[in-house]
Amino acid sequence: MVFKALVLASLVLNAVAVSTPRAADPLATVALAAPDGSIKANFMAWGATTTNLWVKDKNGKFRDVLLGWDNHTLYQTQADGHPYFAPVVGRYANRIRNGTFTIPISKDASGPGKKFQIVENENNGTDTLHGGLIGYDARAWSTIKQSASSVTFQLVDPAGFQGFPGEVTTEVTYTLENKSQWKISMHSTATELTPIMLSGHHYWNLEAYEESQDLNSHIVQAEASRWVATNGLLIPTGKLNSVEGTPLDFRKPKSLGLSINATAALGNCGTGCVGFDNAWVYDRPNCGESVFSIWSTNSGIKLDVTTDQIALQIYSCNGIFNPDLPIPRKADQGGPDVFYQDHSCVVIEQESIIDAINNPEFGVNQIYGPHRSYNWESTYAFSVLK
Ligand SMILES: *[C@@H]1O[C@H](CO)[C@@H](O)[C@H](O)[C@H]1NC(C)=O
Ligand SMILES: *[C@@H]1O[C@H](CO)[C@@H](O)[C@H](O)[C@H]1NC(C)=O
Ligand SMILES: *[C@@H]1O[C@H](CO)[C@@H](O)[C@H](O)[C@H]1NC(C)=O
Ligand SMILES: *[C@@H]1O[C@H](CO)[C@@H](O)[C@H](O)[C@H]1NC(C)=O
Ligand SMILES: CC(=O)N[C@H]1CO[C@H](CO)[C@@H](O)[C@@H]1O
Repeated sequence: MVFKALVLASLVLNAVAVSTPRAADPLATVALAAPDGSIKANFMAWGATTTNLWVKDKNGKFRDVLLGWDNHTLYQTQADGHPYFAPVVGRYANRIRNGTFTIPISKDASGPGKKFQIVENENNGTDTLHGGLIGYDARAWSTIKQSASSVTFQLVDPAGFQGFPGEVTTEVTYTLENKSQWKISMHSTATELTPIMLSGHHYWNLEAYEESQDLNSHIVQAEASRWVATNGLLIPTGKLNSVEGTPLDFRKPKSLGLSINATAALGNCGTGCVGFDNAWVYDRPNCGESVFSIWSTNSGIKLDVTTDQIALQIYSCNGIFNPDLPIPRKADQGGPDVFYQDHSCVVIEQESIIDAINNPEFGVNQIYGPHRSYNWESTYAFSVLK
């Protein structure tokens, strides 16, 4: 009986495959809304990307609070630069020192384990950023499930591609729920031992550039008293430093924009950089409550994040403006005749501790495989300031 049912199912699948031979366009818009209409968003299979996210401001008017391109082709061609506008980044988010690691892991890949070399796509080919030259952001995912408020994209990442061991299959589900909640869940399985670290790389401006062009009225609160120390190229050294007495202390709410200039003396975002491009370690990991909040006192839009991830990355768009290749803003954000400027937006990533595969002292196991699958869950809850 089981055999018969399988044969029948495969006949039906073949019939479907034959009658619809065209591959779905990965750049096509998938438009979703929560059942109560409180939040709306557009997605596409390319990079499992979120291209727009509309939430209501203090006057009940929808604003698109995510940066991106109106022309979806630009996500694929990267002709306007490669900022990683709201995709899933992987197989290993952020930087890998020298693009190398060993399994089992060792300090700076110096140990006796099997050594892997990943394609180095940053700093003149001296480290790996977001999974190599062709990361998860630059692949055509498949849409495997869709409803009016939810979509699931799937990616099969072949063994050896970009240098990573084992085939990794990832499913990412985006769901819009009542009361302006956005749930994101990621799940991966691997056929061999491999590092996995995924994240959502969303650029936010909670004013949609209406009241101001800076982050001075964006207030941040993060339950994190340690940050990951890095060298001038933003590669972790293995130390976790205290935020006490530094511009990185957001334990009490403070303005993000008005904190930027004070970073110049600390040098926390790399050689010659002013701003934030740092990872923090949460004080209460996976506690089931909001551990990160950001809001605009102008639009009144507030975002609270609940996550099972143990760390957070904040990038204050320190280098988004390239005079040779300025990125036009979306029409929803005043474009296309004006451009995205430095320190006018913020990337917020829920993640694990960056480059823990080269820093055993962090004590984080980021090696997954046939007996250990990978999970990432976060809820982004929006509300309006009272
Ligand atoms: C969400 O809101 C819709 C429309 O208001 C309502 O019909 C539905 O029951 C709500 N769903 C949940 C889970 O509360
Ligand atoms: C989108 O960008 C592509 C690549 O630059 C270009 O060929 C195309 O004409 C653009 N489409 C629109 C509608 O502007
Ligand atoms: C990359 O190479 C260029 C040209 O040699 C040099 O100017 C630049 O400083 C190098 N960048 C890094 C991060 O090493
Ligand atoms: C930060 O420094 C820049 C460059 O010197 C200056 O234009 C800006 O006004 C300063 N911002 C604040 C909030 O002081
Ligand atoms: C072996 C090797 O290439 N080591 C390099 C790793 O990267 C650092 C900078 O992050 C270089 O200083 C090393 O030479």
